[in-house]
Amino acid sequence: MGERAGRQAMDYTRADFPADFRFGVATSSYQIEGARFGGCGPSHWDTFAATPGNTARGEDGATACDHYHRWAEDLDLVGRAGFDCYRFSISWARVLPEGAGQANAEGLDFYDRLVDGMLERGLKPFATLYHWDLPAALADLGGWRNRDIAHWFADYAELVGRRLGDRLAATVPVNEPWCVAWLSHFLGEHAPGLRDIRAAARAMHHVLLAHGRAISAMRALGMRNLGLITNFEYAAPADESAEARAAAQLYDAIYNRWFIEGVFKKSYPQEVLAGLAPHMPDGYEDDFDTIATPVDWVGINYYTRKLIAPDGTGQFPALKEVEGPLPKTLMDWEIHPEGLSFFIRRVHREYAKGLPIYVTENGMASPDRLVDGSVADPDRIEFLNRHLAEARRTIEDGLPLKGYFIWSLLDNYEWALGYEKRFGLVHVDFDTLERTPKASWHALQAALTAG
Ligand code: IFM
Repeated sequence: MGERAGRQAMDYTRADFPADFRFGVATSSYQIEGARFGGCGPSHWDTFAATPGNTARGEDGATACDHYHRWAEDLDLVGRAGFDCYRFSISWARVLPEGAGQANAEGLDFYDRLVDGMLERGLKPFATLYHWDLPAALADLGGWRNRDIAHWFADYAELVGRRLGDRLAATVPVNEPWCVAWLSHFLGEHAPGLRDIRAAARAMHHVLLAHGRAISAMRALGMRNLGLITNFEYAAPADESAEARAAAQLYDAIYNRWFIEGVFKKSYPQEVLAGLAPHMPDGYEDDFDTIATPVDWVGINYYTRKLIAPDGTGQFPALKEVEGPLPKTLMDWEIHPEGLSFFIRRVHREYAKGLPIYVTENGMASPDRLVDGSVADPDRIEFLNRHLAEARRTIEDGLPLKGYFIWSLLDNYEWALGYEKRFGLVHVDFDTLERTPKASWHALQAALTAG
């Protein structure tokens, strides 16, 4: 694997964490599998990417990392690094090419092999049912804007649960509801690329309704360890003004509080309803009992902080992001590890008291290059060290943090930004699809297999 360069070591080994603490890596179906293989149906990401101007260089997930064929090699990389768990997602469009109705046997067989492959390598499968690859046939019917999506999704959850549920260590319905709803229907940056407040309000609610229905459907099958994963960004006012403070509070409410409050408090933040209420589906309050169907654990995806200021438009939400002073990753995201412990504490204290918490995504993109057979990524090693230090602090304070997953195993399709933002512990050459573990993979292997 060539010489290792740059700073190599993790600051911690497995022994610095409790014996039951789990380390893992995460991926998602559309970002790595290759949507053109194995009878996968079209998803709204295929059509979004096929529309000029939506993704960098028009790139899509048709081939991605060809994990569909190379999954065994990829699971070997997870196992050999010493991880305990592998977080992956199941493609709705691969399992049900039309979104409902006839299942694709080849697709279900693929996930069957994948899950068995994890178990053979001693890896606990952490499954996500929806990491954004909505079947195009359901997008035609309005996708997340259509209340029926809660039924479609619960039926899909039941199908997956019947086939794989006996072997999954943990299952979560939806990855990052903020991205599914706000980023995709209000900001228009992800499929379906809408910028429409009514669409956004509906998606903000239906994604939680679908979550609740899916939890019930899987619970009815006897599945255990069912969770909620939301993403969080530390929101700070861009200056000392009352206006900036209010803007940051609203950003926090939309991004960080809406979803978890719906699930744990059966309500939505008032400051968000001040803008969204006229666009919400009728009688949405009646759905809170379903939305709040109990979960067994909470996952936190955390990457960055944002500085927020008023945008001067006066039109809800009337806020904007302002460039911050901290060092940034290739995503232009500020590196702010303290935000991780902030959210672990907040989730525990205000919402999920008593439940296990996992960091289900954390990591960084960097401009990694393969040089003489190796990839030096010292910034990633430092990033991981600093975030693990924050995670450890919360454990020392007695919080029930039970695991930490790195995004991502492989360099992959970073959605609208294409293949250039490399998040992997393993470098992928997108011409040859050859995998090369980076220095961070080696450092983690040393830390996780030590002693
Ligand atoms: O690549 C994404 C992933 O799909 C969801 N969480 C954030 C990652 C980095 O942007």
